Amino acid sequence: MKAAVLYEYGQPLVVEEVELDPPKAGEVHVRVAAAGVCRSDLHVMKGEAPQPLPIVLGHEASAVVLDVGEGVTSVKPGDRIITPFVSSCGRCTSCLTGHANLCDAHSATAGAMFDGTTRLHKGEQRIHHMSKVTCFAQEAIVPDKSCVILPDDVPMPQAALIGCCVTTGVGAATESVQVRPGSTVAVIGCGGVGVNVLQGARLQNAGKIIAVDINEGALEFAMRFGATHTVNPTQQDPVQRVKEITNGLGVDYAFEVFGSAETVTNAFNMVRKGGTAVVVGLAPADELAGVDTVALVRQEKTLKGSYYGGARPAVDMPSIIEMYRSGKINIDDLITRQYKLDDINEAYADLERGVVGRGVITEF
Ligand code: CND
Ligand code: ZN
Repeated sequence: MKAAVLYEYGQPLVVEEVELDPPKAGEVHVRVAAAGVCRSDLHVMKGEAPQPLPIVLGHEASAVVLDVGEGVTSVKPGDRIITPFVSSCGRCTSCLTGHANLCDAHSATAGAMFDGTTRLHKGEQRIHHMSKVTCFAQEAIVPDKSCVILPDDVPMPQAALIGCCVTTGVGAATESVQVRPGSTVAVIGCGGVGVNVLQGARLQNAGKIIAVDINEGALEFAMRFGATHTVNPTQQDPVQRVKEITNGLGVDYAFEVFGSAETVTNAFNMVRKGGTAVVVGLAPADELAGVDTVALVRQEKTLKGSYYGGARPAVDMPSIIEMYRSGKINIDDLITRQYKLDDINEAYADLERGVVGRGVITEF
């Protein structure tokens, strides 16, 4: 089958034939239907988020079940599913304490399946799995426990986005912190994930929702997803401007959704006394952000991380699906471009150039 393989950091993905072994016990063989173009994969391509190489990337996916390994009863051939980018084992401390998004067994087996081995290879060469999803390929092997079955009326590209950016973004504002009605919110970085934080803040009935982005097009786009104000840091100091918009106080919640030390520091600096800065973006692995430790104490600020929107996919994805079906979450307008797997490097060039909205691979 065809897959896009990353052999070396900083090099384009190679779209080529690779071999996929059959599913083992507790695994499912799927045909990928749609795969979202998320910045997290770009971080891996650039070497900012190291993974074992070579690897097939892609972690935002919807798929159709082809066949199942031994003992799998949760899904059957023909089922349409979302394949979450954190598979929860259901048995570790994180899973048992309600943090399926932090599953210990999942993170301990990065680049592989739960048993530590891979199903992908090219001849003798072993190829690793991104997030146990590997959706930049025609087919994939995924753990059965994490599959979320889709209702018939949810289109596959929209379902794929629920696999990462929608759940990550909405969940940051509704689960990781529960934004209070009427409170003030800033979102730094309004790409695929950031606009979903805006939607999450709107769902929570936030008051002022301030979109912060260096791209004017992204700011315009943000207004359609709940932003009430926009700030462009290339034109004005974002911390000062956010304070002006909030009567000199700063926001109750600032979400960092780009991934850099500078934007994390800005998020911290723009929250008011008692406020919370939530970091969603993944900065390069060796980058440290500066935090004013006196303000942390004297202003009782909170600095919090948010991974996968704090989601328990089995519980939270069905509720996100319902909010999509009832029109409370807009995913249709988020999809601005569709690509063939063969054009995946172009899809990532568009992401880097700042083309607004989410790209999705829909032809394999
Ligand atoms: P995408 O590239 O779509 O959006 C990033 C946005 O940030 C763009 O609109 C940029 O213009 C904007 N931007 C760039 N520099 C600045 C700046 N200095 N100030 C303000 N805005 C800026 O990326 P994405 O939405 O796919 O991903 C965003 C981040 O979220 C990225 O780091 C990704 O790896 C991370 C992420 C985290 C999680 C999680 O679970 N926490 C899940 N998926 C992705
Ligand atoms: Zn993602």
